[in-house]
Parts: sequence; structure tokens; C-alpha cells
Amino acid sequence: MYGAQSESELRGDYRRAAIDFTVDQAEHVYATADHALWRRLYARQSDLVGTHACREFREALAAMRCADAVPQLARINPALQVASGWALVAVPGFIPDAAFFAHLAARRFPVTVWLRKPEEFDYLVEPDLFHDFFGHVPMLFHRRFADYMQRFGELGLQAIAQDALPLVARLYWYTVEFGLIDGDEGLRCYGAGILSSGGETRYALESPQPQRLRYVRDRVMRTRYRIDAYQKTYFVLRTLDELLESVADDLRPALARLRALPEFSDDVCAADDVALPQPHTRNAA
Ligand code: HBI
Ligand code: FE
Repeated sequence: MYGAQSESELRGDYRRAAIDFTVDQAEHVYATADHALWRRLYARQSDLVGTHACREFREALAAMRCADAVPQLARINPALQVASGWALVAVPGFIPDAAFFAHLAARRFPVTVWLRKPEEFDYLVEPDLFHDFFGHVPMLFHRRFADYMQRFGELGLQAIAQDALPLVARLYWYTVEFGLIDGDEGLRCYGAGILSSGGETRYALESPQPQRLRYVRDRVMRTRYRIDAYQKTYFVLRTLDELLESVADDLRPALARLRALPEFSDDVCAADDVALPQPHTRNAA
């Protein structure tokens, strides 16, 4: 999540990390204030989940039963293993792209071990435990989405080899982090960056300001994004399977072709784009 940070800005403690950047969450002591902040963050976001999150997210979150205190990854891992064959691993924070993608390709999701401070209740730059766990983990219980995440890891490693990482980072950004889906329940969120953010969860579905375009893989991979403001463009799936299908083939030819094409800024609507109608602005965020 978020753009790569320079080493100096990173806030986690990387000294005890293993070669694959994992740490032992049991060694991280959470203060009473951390548990209280977790409960506040969870309460705010779960109030929105019923009306703003897709069914797969809602059902998994309910089963995770993680409202009362900072969750232990080891407690969730057995159920996640059964549901989708994935495991959560603790990391000190942002890790290098290659390490991140290698974990995803091995069906391991890196979860940041520290929680934000109370003054960061509404926003922080680097993903923390709440963003990673509340935002990302529910969808990993959905096997087809989890398959997409593994394929994404393989794609990321390939993109690094092809010097095409920005294309794949955009795909991750506009799906895994800020994706919307327009299924049988109407427009809903599945992206972790949206669902872990108080303001953006409402904005993404209710505001007439952003445009919402039908998901087209190659269009997404050419579209720049900003890491420090609400999105100006969201891409909308019809089904979650659409994601997996869009990365099923060998993408090396597509990456080579797309690298040579001009990029789109995050606020343009191109000739081939299909934009969804704006939500009525009864209570625009
Ligand atoms: N590290 N811990 C962590 N979490 C991420 O989401 C993450 C990362 N490193 C790199 C990275 N994401 C990017 O490569 C992707 O967002 C594309
Ligand atoms: Fe993220």
C-alpha cells in the first residue's frame, strides 16, 4: 500500500527482522492504549461495512471476531489456511518490493506489526496493523481473490525483472487497495485502502467528485495515482473473478507493450472509458 518510502522515513524496527523481513509478533508488546485505539478504529469502520463493503468482506470480517483487541496473527492463521491456503506474517512495516511480492507469490500476506498513534486516527502515510489486518485480511478469506493475490505476487516479481514495476503497482493500487465492485448488491468497496479509511469509505461510494470507470486491466496499468489524497478515479469490477481472469495469462507481452504507451493522469476520462453514472448526491461526502 502507498508509494515506496525512503529507508530513513520508515518507522518500524527492522533490526530483528529475518532475511525475508518477517518478525515475531509475540515480541511486540501492545499497550492498553493500543487495544483501546484498535477498538475505536474497528467500531468506526465496522459501522460502514454493512452498507459500503462487498459481501465477501462483510462475511469474513464477521467470522474473524477481531473487534475487542489488537489481533494476534497466529489466532487467525488456522482459519485462513483452511479458507484459502494463505498465512499472515508479521513485518516491521513497509518492505522492499521484491520481498513483498515473494511473500504474496508464496501465499503469505505481510502484516505490519505496529499500530498507529491516536493522533493518526484519521490518516497516516505508512500502512499500519489496522490498515493491513482490517483492510486486507477479510478478502484473503475469499479463495478466488486470494488466488488473484498470489498471481499478483508472481506478476510483481516478473515486472521487476522487466523493469515494469510501476504498471503492476498501479494494478495493485486500483484493485487491492482502492477497488470497487458493482455486483448484485449495487456499488460496494472491496479495496483495503478504502475500507480502512473512515472518510474514503463514504466518499468512494457517495461523492459525485470522483469518476468511476469500468475495470479494464491495461487502462488501469497506465493510470497514475496519488498516495496522499482521496482518489479521483476508481475502477469498478462486475465480479471478483474478473480480476483473476485479467491476470491469468503470461503478461510479459502486455507489460512490454504498455511500458511504451503514454500514461493517463488520475483525473482524465479517455475515449474508450466507460464511466458509471454518478450516485445521486443526497448526502455527498
Ligand atoms: N510492504 N509491508 C508492506 N506492505 C505493502 O503493502 C507493500 C510493501 N512493500 C511494497 C509494496 N507494498 C508495493 O510493492 C505494492 O504496493 C505494489
Ligand atoms: Fe495495503
